[in-house]
Amino acid sequence: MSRIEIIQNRLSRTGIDLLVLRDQGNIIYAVDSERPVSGLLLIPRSGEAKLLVTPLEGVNMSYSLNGVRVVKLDRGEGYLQRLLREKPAGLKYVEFDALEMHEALRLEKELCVLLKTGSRIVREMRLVKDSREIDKVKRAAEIASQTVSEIASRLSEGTTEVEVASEYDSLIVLKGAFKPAFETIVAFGENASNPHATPSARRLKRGDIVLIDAGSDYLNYKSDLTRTMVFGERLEECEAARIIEAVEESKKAAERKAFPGVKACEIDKSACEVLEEYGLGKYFAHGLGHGVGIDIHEPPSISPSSNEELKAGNIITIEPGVYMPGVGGVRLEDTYLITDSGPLKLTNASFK
Ligand SMILES: [Mn+2]
Repeated sequence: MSRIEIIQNRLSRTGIDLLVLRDQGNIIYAVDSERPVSGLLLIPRSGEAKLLVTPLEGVNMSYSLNGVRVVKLDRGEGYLQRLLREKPAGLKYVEFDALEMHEALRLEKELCVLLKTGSRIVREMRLVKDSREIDKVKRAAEIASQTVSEIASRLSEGTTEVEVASEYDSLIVLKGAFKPAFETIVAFGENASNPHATPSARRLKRGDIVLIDAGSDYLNYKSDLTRTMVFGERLEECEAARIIEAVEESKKAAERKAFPGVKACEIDKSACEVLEEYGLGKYFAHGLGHGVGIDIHEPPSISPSSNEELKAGNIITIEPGVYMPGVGGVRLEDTYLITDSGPLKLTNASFK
């Protein structure tokens, strides 16, 4: 059964006449596309699904994409304008995944229907990955892991953060990735204290912390990993050694908890407790992790406020960190497939 057919079954069961998708990740998932696609996807309860695309997007698109009919807008025509022409007959109840309130109110009148936004149907389907999705994340993880290992083994004194980041970005493309999954973070020394550091012209010195947070996008699926090391000195002799050990132990505690049926907040808590024991809890500035798939950040969120239970087939990150303003930071992150026998690590970059 195609994803569109699975969605249509759900629409029948819940009495929805038409589901309209605007979120790019939802569209890519529903169409099952290995290329980037955007537009407006109309999935009626029965019959043909239609993807409305702009004339620009549509230049090289054929009449159909995995069984979904591609409809090119006229020049200057808007998606919602065209929706009025393309809608199936007899609509009573329509759901959107995302729509501005003012647009929803206007469309409800123009379509003479009951309209709801914030549909979770496709988001929920995306939580549990199928084997083809898992294979793509695995490949995205391999590309990123190999590349981080390679560039880490070639680091040299005086190189800049920007140079290392751009080397990573170009190497992954040569290995078959579309692009980085997000703006690659390379942070030396004190810059590592910013969890979202932007690579700068800062040069690498002996004894610096080196933090690399990098991902790749392979056929629309992402991976995410972070490694932290000390450049040019034996780790045991560095002040950062104890912090790296604490973050490693915190990550292991979360891994031991990451089984199906466990609440995401419990996993976050187990990691935090270890950092607390080391007296470093107050330096942990973000949630423990997030789902990864078509989007780099997608449900389930692994944070203190997340009551979602893990399921087999979830793909998540675990990424505890310690950030000391002006001094430095340590973050260790991997991407995992949750299985009935626990978390399976998909990223495996090593600095050895
Ligand atoms: Mn991450």
